[in-house]
Amino acid sequence: MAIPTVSIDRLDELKALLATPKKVVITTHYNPDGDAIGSSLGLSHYLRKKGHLTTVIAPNEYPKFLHWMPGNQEVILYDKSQPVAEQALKHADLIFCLDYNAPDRVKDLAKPLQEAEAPKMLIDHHLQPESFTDFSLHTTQASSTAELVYDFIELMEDTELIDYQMAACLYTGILTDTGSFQHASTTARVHEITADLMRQGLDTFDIYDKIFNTASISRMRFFGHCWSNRMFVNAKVGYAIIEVSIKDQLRFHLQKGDTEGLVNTPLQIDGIQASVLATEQEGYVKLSFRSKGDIDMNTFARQYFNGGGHKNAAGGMEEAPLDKVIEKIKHTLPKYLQS
Ligand SMILES: [Mn+2]
Repeated sequence: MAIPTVSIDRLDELKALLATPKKVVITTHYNPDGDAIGSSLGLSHYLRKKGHLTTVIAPNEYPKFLHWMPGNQEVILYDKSQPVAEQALKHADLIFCLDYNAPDRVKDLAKPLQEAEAPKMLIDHHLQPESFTDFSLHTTQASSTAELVYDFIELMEDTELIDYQMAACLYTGILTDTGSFQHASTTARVHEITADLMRQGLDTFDIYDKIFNTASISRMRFFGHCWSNRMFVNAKVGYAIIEVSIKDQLRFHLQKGDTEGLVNTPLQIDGIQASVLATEQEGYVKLSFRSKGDIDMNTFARQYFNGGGHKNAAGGMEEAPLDKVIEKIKHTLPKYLQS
């Protein structure tokens, strides 16, 4: 298999630190996704196999379709178990920061995280990392943090330790962050890593089924409603906007995670290169941006909508009424796409 192209500065120092059993805390970002939880649990299983004591802390709850993952019951949610999480951080020997690269991505967890005295190690693939950790494994070329956790295990010369539990978790991170191996980040190496993980006996259809075939009837009807009544398409410029009001959310009894994936759907339309989902919240509008190829939605989100992310997938927000936000998108996005 191709060797990892990433490296860790002062890897020897990190190896020395992990040479004896340590108390390790693994943290991930707010509103965790498949990669956040998959990479965190995958790393946790690996470190436990190496004899370390691990605690995984997520800032808040994540979708039920991720709860099947091995080790899920041990994840501590900071917003529900603050004292336990704070104690773990305080007494940690090493803290991992997975799938985020700025302290504000963990919301209220940022304070105890930054107050903790233990050295910190970042593993992440988002753009423009802030330097708040002692060690770092970072590249925006990686498909997922789960891929980088595999790289980390390889850099530690431990790939032979990978077992079913680690494989299931890391596979989930790669599967979800690559949009089921569709995104441009799906390199030959991603497939090689995936093949290696599959050799641990993964039932990949079963994993796909547990994650993606979990829609409620109301979610399906809500998607239909959005495509019929809430989607604006500018075929000439090649973009689409779906707007979802609070009223819509109430009408379809939307649960957390029910809008997941909706923003990608307009890209299925022939000629549509960029897509926006605008979801009305109390006092602001939450925005998701998706694009194909070289269209850089990270820069667009940063420039106009207080956000950022990846080139082809970014987020943002605007404190304004929904109709004003839609107007602003229609005003700024065509110019941006045509420039
Ligand atoms: Mn990720």
